[in-house]
Amino acid sequence: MASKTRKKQQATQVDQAASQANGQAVQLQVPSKPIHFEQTFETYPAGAYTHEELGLSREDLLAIYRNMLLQRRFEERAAQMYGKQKIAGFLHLYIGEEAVSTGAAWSIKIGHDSVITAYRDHGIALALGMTANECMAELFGKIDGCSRGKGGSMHFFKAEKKFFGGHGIVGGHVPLGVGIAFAHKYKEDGGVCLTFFGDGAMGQGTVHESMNLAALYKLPIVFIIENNQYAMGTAVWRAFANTEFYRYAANYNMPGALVDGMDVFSVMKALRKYVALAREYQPSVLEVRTYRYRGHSMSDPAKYRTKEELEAKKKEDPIIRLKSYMLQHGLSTNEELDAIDDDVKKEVQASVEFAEKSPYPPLESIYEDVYAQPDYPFLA
Ligand SMILES: Cc1ncc(C[n+]2csc(CCOP(=O)(O)OP(=O)(O)O)c2C)c(N)n1
Repeated sequence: MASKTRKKQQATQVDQAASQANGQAVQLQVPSKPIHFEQTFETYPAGAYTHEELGLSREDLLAIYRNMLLQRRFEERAAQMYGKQKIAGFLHLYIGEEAVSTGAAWSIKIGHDSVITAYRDHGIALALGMTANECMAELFGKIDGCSRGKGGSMHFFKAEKKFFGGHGIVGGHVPLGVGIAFAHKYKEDGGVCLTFFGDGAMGQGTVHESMNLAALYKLPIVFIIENNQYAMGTAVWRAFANTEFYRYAANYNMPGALVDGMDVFSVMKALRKYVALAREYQPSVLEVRTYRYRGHSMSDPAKYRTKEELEAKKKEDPIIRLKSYMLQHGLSTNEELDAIDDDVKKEVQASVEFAEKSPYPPLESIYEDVYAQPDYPFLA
């Protein structure tokens, strides 16, 4: 009994010490009037920004266009190669979501800032400047792949780009993003961590624990929810009581915003602001609304949505949007943009040839690149 009281006293002292450290007294009173709670969330709609206000030159636009097209053509070819059984295991395509990856990559210092994502990772890898060769070879399971052919589609990595994957457990990598952001703060290197995940991951407790810690520790992180409307075959409205994901930011005392992910300019505009805030140790949550044109993976016929829905979304295509913008503003010509497409197709075709020629990793390498500790002898 006495020890229980002592423990209770100690716990109270800890509580008080914590609240005093924050400069606040413990408030346990219940107010007599209803509590009114107000929160503002910024929005970044499509078609609202010009290249001039984003400080983008014609050359920048051509590079952005090329990059989105590279992701599209790369994955179209990957789908074909999967059909030919050149690629085994899973293949989750990002087609339709390219404005998110490209807009984000153009908003950070690549190689200085960190990026981590789930299993739909090809687009982000290519946006960060990883080559079609190393990405296609990885899909083929070959040694010249970015993960030496041992990761495959869901596990693209590249240390020089500070790209920390490619992770297959839904929401499982989000605490890793928080850890990476913690490392940036600890080392005082000025870097931030972009942590991407899908709408489906919002149902995972670990995502919420991660957001809480990031806000508590004031970490340089931007949580980017790529809301493509479906987690496997489940529409968000069937899985979530609150489908307005940006609002979850309020639960953790962070700013939140809603971004149109079909417009690369909207993504850039938002990301620039929230990356700058992260550099000042203000974490945030961005819900980026986008759409995947293909099934969840190659084995998904996507019967849970109508053809009409898909066709309507394709009208918002981010690549066509940018193309129309450049044509309308006299920044490029159809011929010039077609030539870029031809060039991209050649690059992708070359990557298939490269992947074909690259050897499989030797069997002896199976235990290389595996984390091992002396007290875990079965891994040594
Ligand atoms: C913990 C866990 N549960 C279930 C799965 C099976 N699974 C793989 S992807 C997926 C859907 C995730 O959807 P979302 O996070 O929205 O990503 P998207 O596919 O839309 O990019 C599920 C349930 C898994 N990989 N990990």
